[in-house]
Amino acid sequence: MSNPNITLYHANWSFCSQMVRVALLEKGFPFDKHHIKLCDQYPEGENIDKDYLAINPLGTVPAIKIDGNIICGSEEIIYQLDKIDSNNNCSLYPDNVNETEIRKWASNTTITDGVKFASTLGTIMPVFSSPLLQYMIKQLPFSSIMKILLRHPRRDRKMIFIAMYLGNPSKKIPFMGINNYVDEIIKLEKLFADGRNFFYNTFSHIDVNLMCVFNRLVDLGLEETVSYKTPFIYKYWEKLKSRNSYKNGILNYYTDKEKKLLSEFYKNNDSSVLKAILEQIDKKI
Ligand SMILES: N[C@@H](CCC(=O)N[C@@H](CS)C(=O)NCC(=O)O)C(=O)O
Repeated sequence: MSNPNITLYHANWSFCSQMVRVALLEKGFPFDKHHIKLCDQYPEGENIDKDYLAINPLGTVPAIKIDGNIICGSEEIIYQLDKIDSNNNCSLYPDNVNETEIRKWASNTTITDGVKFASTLGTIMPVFSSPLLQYMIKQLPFSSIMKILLRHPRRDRKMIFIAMYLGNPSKKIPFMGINNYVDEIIKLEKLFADGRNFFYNTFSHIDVNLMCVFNRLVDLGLEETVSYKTPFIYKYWEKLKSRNSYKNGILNYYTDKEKKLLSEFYKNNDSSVLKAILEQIDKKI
């Protein structure tokens, strides 16, 4: 069986890019990659350059080219990749589960366009990440902010990035996600209480997404929220961390830039969101 010809457009620290890299590794597909310097992290802002907008007019990563066809958005990319047979016979859509159900969970665990922020586990992650995002945006030169203002095709992103550059909206934003986050975590803890290994009986698209969700919690100093208070999730997360795709698709992409950023950010990181989440878990569990 010959492998498809794949080029991935991604960013090292992008949550949705991590998902696609993990899925590609699990499927065993070799791929070429093109790193895009995102406008919220790098002065170059390559995702809003003409060349990249010709690939994804929304200006977001990931996008992928499979045998000449471009697909954008993590959920659709992984869904389409899974339709291609792989030499290792890995299927991220288990046969015994209804496809619509898997797609619903996949959509709820990534950043789905058009879904209200903080309403699903996937859209809660950017809300929790907003202090870090704001920290990065404040370091951009004024010329990069002007480029975002003039060229970003998504009005919602443009407005929030500019608000972050000028003010401090991220002081309150993470608190908007706490209620729904705790409900989602408790839902997962109940599900995993039956001792299952993965979300379904075999490793699937949902496990790919949850691996990235939990990894983001680590970056944000929130890993304690999936630890001793939720022992079934804790065990599941340990299992996800032991996969090669976690190391090769996520951890290996942390460059000095990301490491420096995270360590600097932590020096001033206040833990009030963590405290509020842990208190809510105690109340609701
Ligand atoms: N629905 C898309 C969301 C993609 C997305 O929001 N990507 C972020 C990185 S995780 C991005 O490109 N941000 C840069 C920007 O909005 O300017 C997906 O699932 O891939």
